[in-house]
Amino acid sequence: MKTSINRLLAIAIAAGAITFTGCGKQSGTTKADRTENALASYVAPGEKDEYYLFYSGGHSGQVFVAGIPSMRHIVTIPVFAPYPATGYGFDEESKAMMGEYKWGDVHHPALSQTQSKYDGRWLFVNDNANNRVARIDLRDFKTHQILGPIPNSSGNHGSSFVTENTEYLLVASRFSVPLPKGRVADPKDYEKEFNGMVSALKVDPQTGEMKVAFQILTPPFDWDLASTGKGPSSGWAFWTSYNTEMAHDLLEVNSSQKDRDYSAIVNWKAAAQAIAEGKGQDMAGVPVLDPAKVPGIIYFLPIGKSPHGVDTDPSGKWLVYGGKLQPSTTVVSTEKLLAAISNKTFDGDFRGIPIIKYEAVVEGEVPVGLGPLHTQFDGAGNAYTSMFIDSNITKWKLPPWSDDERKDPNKIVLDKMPTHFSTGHLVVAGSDTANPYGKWCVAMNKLSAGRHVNVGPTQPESSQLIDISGAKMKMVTEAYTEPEPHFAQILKVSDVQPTEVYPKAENKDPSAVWEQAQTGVTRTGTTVDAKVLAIRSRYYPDRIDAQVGDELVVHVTNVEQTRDMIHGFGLIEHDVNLVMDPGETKTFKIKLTKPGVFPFYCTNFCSALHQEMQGYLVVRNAGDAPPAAAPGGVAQK
Ligand code: RUQ
Ligand code: CUA
Repeated sequence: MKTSINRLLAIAIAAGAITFTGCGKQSGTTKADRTENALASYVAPGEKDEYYLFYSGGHSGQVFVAGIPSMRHIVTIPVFAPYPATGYGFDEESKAMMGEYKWGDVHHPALSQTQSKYDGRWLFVNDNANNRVARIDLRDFKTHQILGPIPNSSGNHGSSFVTENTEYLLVASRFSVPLPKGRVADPKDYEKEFNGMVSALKVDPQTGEMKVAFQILTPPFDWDLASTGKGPSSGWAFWTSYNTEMAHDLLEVNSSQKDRDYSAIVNWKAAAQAIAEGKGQDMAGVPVLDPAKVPGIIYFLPIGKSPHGVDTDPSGKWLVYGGKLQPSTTVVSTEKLLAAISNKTFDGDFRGIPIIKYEAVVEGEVPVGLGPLHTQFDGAGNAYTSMFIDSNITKWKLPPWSDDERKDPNKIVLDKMPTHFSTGHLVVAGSDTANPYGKWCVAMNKLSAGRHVNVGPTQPESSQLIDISGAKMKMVTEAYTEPEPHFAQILKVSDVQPTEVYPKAENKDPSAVWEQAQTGVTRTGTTVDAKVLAIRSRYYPDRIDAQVGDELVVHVTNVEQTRDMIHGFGLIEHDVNLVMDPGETKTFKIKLTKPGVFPFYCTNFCSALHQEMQGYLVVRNAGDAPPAAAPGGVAQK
């Protein structure tokens, strides 16, 4: 019986979207509403947006930056995938960062915080596919580090979540595997042989450099989403899971059997302390804590049903779980939770991990509708939950609740705003900080069906901007992005001051050149090293001579110190594409395999004579006499 109900729910989830696809228009708006909404999102020519919206780019591997309220896409920050527009993935440095992978699956961007407020320093993003985390520096909106694959962790979905002062990024594995990675076991022996892992990545407070600090071994549940504590829940982190059934096949059915799955309640400060006391055991180079042997670092709390999102409210007092297979969110009091832990109000344990008594800590279940996934907060006591099946955002009231509201929890629900369609994540500006900006909510919908001009079968994703400043939510505008924004972060534009030019004094590249006399081509054995200078509208030198079999190393410095004076270096038929921002030096290395004369040229329109910014790579056959001098360039040494 239970299975058939689960089947029905699963089908309802799959079909939920389809029910709505027939409706292409937004109903119920008058002309006056439309005018008002148009003005609310209108950013006139010459004016600027008030907020950045950092979208995760999903399996595009990128991060998209849009403006709020215009919702216009402004720039793409390449992270896990090559991006020819900025030359990312072609120069040696970014190639080395990307390692052996050409894609990633970015789900959850997290802005760095100091005292539970955005500090405008870094944006961290996860790669669900290859178990990595990347750091984007908000000083230049570029990726500066990719850490991973993280050892002993597989399917980095519950990631990345920053602690109150960005001491750690906390991440967890979604797909349990036999550990250490590389060990082979039969999935039929899943319960015995497979394990999950919660990992803590230490963040250097000065440089933002991440490194794997320690891990906590867990049973093979599928860890889903997390949230870190603050205020009364300071030092703690909370994960949701599905598949506490520990199924290894047909998860759609087999992992939806139980009415409640476990949330992991992790005391990351106690875990860090245990590591400092030497209680970790080495696994693949990482100290790992076994919670059966080190008590006090992790607890389980049953939560209905296959919970997806968990979100801590700005005060740190409330946890909201979205039980995707039940029509309500579950609100947990962190004060009661910590009391239950210190009083040992447990219902037994699972593999040595105490199970906290549900009734002792749950404040209530709020009837928000069907398919609740994620909840955000405006800092004014309101919560906003995305409803995947019902396709709407439900606004409701956080505790404390009156007796009347407790008796009839429907009274806690304040408003519903239809979305189009099947909302996954939503983001309220600053929701995960102690002081949200409020005002705007963006619903990130999984389906855009029929609401944009027909672009063939490959569809964009849709996002909707909702004004949450009043008692009733107002749909303001909608926008589209490439697949696929999962989550996003919103940052006030005035909270960061990115540089638009790299100052010459900061360029520490030993191969940088700033004047013609420093440029040139030198040969050492079979390596040809060219130091090239780019300036409006030419290269020095504009001829490079080499021969088949050589390794060619080219460093190009853009000596401009003016905004948007960007130069490129595209080399014909060699898959070389550098783009240098003002003051930047980039390097590529290739093995020369074919003779010929290969033009290179500037790819980024830079001046009236941009088209003339070009040169030649002359590759003679091995053994042919080198030319005495390279006209227009520098003599070969
Ligand atoms: S998940 S639609 Cu990858 Cu964040 Cu919830
Ligand atoms: Cu330099 Cu175009």
